[in-house]
Amino acid sequence: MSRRVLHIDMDAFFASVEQVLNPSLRGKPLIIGGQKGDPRGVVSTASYEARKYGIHSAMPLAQAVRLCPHGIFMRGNFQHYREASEKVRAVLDTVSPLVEAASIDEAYVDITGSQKLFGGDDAIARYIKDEIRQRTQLPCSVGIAANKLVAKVATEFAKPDGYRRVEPGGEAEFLAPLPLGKLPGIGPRTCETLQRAGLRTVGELARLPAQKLLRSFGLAGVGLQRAARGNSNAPVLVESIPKSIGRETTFPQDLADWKHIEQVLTYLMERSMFALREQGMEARCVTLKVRYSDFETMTFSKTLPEPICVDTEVAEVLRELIPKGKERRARVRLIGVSLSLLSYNQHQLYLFGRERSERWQRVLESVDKVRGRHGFEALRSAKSMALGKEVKLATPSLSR
Ligand code: TTP
Ligand code: MG
Repeated sequence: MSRRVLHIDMDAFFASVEQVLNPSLRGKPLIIGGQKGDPRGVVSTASYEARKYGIHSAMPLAQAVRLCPHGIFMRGNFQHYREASEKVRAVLDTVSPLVEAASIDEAYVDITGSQKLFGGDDAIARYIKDEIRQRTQLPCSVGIAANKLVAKVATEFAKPDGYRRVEPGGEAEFLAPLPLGKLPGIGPRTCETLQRAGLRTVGELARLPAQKLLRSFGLAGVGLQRAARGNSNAPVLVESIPKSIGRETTFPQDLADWKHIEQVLTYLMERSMFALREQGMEARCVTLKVRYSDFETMTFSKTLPEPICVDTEVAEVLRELIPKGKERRARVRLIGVSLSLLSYNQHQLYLFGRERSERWQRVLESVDKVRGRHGFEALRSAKSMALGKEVKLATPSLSR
């Protein structure tokens, strides 16, 4: 039995969701990303009608307005997109236990074991497209091939609202006419290198004699050629989404000094948020945990309308929760913070006009980079720095 992998990608995802919610937007050039006058806005996505004007993702809004002045411009609502994404996921889960979400609107499904039950590739594709259409009214495109690499390219061919299947054994032939840049894994720089060597299409790379390949591109060339021939055995990765990410600690002695407790809490929060971002996740619920000297343990939570991944935003929530923790006038034995209702951080969240946290997100990206190089302690906020440079927790419990 040969392996079969399905790739699915929603069409003009955010725009399509808006068109379902408001049918008067259907068939119109719709641009998601910001209002017309938004000076710093960027296009998240555009309906296919708007793409005819040359509008595409990541284009400055001002330019999109120039290209299509009568277009409809909207900021969009991420919560709706997440809900739609979850409904799509639910359909995929009925086809196979092996589902890997690649982004908010894209997934791989290993359908090798589902062939018999559904009656083959075509039947599976039809079922998924129909079921998604019924449950969400959204259009999507589906590609099926022997592996993730080829399936993803097949989906591109199917867009919009289509289905493309690549026969087992037909992978190399299918990829051959493509320009090199269309092969997943070949970025602009690799593409340039290959072109400088006179290569134009994926097929030319696939056929390059081994000696010449090694001489020109070294071992990296071997991997590229494998891909160009449509060979790949990357597994469909079923992600185990953690339920929560948090940090807590028990003090050496029970404490009454909330100023100190808050400093430790800030430190634990920074560590949790670092771990959260490292996982590429964001959270919608913040929980403060307090165990008092009599071992009574209480938790105080706040659920937010939008997921967050920025320290200052969580600090804000903690400021609301801390007074509740203080109400019980007992000494504190343990303090902790955890983030839950986790989801994967969707690439350019800040495109949604969330100006408030955009600056912080950028700051934190560079902070995390420094930490990645020099360790977490390399950068901390003033509040947790009040604890001293080397924080030693009595029980550095690392919960997940
Ligand atoms: P894509 O699947 O890349 O684009 P799309 O679904 O809008 O259109 P297509 O039919 O070509 O697949 O991205 C999915 C969503 O992610 C998209 O609707 C909006 C969001 N997004 C951004 O916010 N910024 C970006 O730069 C890109 C590429 C996507
Ligand atoms: Mg898409």
